[in-house]
Amino acid sequence: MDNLESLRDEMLAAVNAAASLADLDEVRVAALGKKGRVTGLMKELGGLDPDARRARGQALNVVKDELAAALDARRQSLEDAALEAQLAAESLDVTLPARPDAQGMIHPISQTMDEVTAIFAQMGFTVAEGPEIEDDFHNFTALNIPPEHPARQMHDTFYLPEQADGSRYVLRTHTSPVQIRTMVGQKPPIRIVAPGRTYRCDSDMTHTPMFHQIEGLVIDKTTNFGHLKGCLIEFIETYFEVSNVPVRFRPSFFPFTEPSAEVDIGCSRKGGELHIGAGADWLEILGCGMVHPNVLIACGLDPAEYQGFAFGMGIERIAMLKYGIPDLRTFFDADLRWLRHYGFVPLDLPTVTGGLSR
Ligand code: 2NL
Repeated sequence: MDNLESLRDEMLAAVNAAASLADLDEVRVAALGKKGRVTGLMKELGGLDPDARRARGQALNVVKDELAAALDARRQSLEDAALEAQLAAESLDVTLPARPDAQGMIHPISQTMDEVTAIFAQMGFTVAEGPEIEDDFHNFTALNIPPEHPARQMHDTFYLPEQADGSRYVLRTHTSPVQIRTMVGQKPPIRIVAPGRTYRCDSDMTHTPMFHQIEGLVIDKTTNFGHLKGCLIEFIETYFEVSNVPVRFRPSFFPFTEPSAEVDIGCSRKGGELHIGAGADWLEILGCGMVHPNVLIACGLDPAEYQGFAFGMGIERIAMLKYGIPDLRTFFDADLRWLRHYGFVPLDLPTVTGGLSR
């Protein structure tokens, strides 16, 4: 066989045997590169006489073109195979089910705040928020809390360092300053709830230095104690998911309301188990009253024109009652086993119509 023909066959076989783009490039360099075998034969043309050079040159060019075409075809098929492999490796099956179990749980405090706000939102309240670091006016003075009141003592309130003018900011001891800011800043009618963190310098079996509250405020021209009772009874029945719970408004005292009441609900305790609903016992769940005229005046409202009611409750307490959590301090232990037991499934949001606590 002619040496050119055998070179051609050898090179074509090498092209088709190349298993990767790198192998293929080696074959190309060995045949058509500067020091390649076909190139080498081209260089020898100079030593031939004109007729032989033309014939040999044409034959070499045919082989060269044939090899170039084969290299091109092989490169294309190797590239296609590489793309196919990549697509197969990166494929995504969108029909697979979602991950079988959620990674996180909603803390019972968050769940309870969501449930309570959902109930009041349904009744037409909007949610208001404010700073956790407050000044004396919004946390105490505007709420008709006198300077000698025990709440103002160092051992009840967390005070921040003294300012240049001698005043001291505090960590809010209730969410009431949010309502003060709302009354100062907007004209009635007002219908808001203020959920959030609050702080008191107290730590034992039944108190933690940080805890949560939700307070409500309604101000209009004729808002009265009947509205307060109707609103809170509606709340209690929805939150505890029982109808006709006995509810008792027991006279009480708060500096910021007059008259004031504490609200108890009926319950029974059988064999150490608590049941909300008709029974021999009462459970205190919240405090409320008609906004004190001094509070309205401090906020720039005329008590001869406006009146209203307010209420407040501890989130931890009503969460413990509804979900049977016996120890307050476990709320803040950050114990994952506790959270898996008492936590709620994410994305299953509480709604009054859809169910609060599925
Ligand atoms: C409780 C009782 C209460 C209020 C909070 C309030 C707020 C303003 C004006 C008047 Cl701006 N009152 N809030 C009223 C009565 C009771 O909370 O036991 N909380 C845990």
